[in-house]
Amino acid sequence: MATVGYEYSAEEPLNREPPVEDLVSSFFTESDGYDRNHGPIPHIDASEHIVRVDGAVENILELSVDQLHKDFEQHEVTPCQEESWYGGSIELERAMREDADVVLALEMNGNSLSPNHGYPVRVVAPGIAGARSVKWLDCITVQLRESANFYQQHDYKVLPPEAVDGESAKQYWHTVPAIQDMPVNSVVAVPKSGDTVAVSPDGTIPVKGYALPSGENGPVTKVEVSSDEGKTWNEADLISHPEDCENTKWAWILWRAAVKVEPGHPRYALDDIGPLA
Ligand SMILES: Nc1nc2c(c(=O)[nH]1)N[C@H]1C(S)=C(S)[C@@H](COP(=O)(O)O)O[C@H]1N2
Ligand SMILES: [Mo]
Repeated sequence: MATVGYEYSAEEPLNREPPVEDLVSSFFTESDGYDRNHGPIPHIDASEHIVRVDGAVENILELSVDQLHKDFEQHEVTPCQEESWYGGSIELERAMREDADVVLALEMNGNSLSPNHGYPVRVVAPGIAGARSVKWLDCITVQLRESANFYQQHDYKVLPPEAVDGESAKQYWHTVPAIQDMPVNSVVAVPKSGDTVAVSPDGTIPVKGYALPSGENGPVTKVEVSSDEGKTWNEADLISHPEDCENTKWAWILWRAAVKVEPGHPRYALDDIGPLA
């Protein structure tokens, strides 16, 4: 399959995101400019592809993509190349729990997954760091310890401050847990850092952004914005989810607020640092 403009190599995997003000322009991210990869994008023939479930199970299961489509109820969830494979672990209890909404996804926004997002089948583990939502899934292993994969063991962990480079990090990787649930987060998207903005007659400027719930604790029910380093807070309006979006527990929420700022105020209280995972 030829797809113009994609980078397939292991040395320069496709990693990109839309400008943050475009990102908050709609609840569903239509743009296909959002990618996070650690290696090349494989092009898989769905008719030949098998997902194998093995490990500490009574019966090994082999599921074709066709079976995943037809034999299972379909659900919707609103969502250093040192290794030759990519893997990640989540807790079995989370993977099995009906209300945790962990799915093997075949589609995104109503269409087949595109190759860069994991065609023909990927995991989506909502609330959990994106790194565990393995794309191009071919095997699920039930095991007593976490995946030995590089990205489970030597990436996506919070190291102590003494770890300042690859060498000093070595002694710490095995001492800290792998990131699973993500913390609550919010990003100011508009205005961007350094923008010049017109102040309304009431002395406010329009501010827009998004917020994400922590782990399983969604949905976000309130967002407050401060323009004076946290001394006072303005409650933002939450922009309601589209009507066809029922389960918003895991979803981001877009918000907007009118915030009073002094001319030439050097910076905003919420820095525009996005989620890391
Ligand atoms: N096989 C494979 N799965 C993967 C990755 C990868 O490099 N290879 N990257 C992970 C990371 S770090 C993230 S954040 C998500 C990104 O998924 P997206 O490109 O669909 O946004 O996929 C995850 N699944
Ligand atoms: Mo990631």
